[in-house]
Amino acid sequence: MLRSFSQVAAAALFALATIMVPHLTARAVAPHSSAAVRSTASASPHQISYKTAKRLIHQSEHTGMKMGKMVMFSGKSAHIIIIANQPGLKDMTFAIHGMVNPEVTVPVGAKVQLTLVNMDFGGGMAHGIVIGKLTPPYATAVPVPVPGQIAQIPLLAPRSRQTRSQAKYYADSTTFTAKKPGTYYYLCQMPTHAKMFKMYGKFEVVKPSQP
Ligand SMILES: [Cu+2]
Repeated sequence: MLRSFSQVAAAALFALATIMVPHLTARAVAPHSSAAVRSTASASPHQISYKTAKRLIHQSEHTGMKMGKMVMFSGKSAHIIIIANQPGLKDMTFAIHGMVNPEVTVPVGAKVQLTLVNMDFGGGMAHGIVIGKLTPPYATAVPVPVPGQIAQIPLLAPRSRQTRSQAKYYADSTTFTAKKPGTYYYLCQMPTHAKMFKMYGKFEVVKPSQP
């Protein structure tokens, strides 16, 4: 259901984004067609059941360490599972470790596997993720790749139907190495989402000596 004018506007922009990002609708049926737009090696988007999505939520909530409003990952590898519109949490947000748009910290040199699941309800929005050096505030449309981009998961179509337990959900993964320390941001590249809905968070790549 559309709850506000801004979401109506966002829905209208979905059509626009489909034109701007031609692979968006094609991805649902031809997962291999968009390889060229990916900045890093990526698995193909695939549909998962509600049961599998719930398992990924559980895994997300038990991976990394909560430190205030931050989620800290340590070690040489990290699996960061991001849920767009996690049931029970705020609409139009990313959830990591059960937190809404938290700051994420990974040690420099870590091999990161990034998984995104789109569980969007309500307006049925597409969501994706890019990680780079682009800082907020964001423009209505964010051109991809962003400056200093280190990872991308192209837009994932919304779930197949409204009934949560019967729906299929799109999921995709990518891997990258957090080579350079510094402050990055993860954000949703769907027009308006980063700007109007604040679908973004800080992503820090830190030297092991840093607190
Ligand atoms: Cu989004």
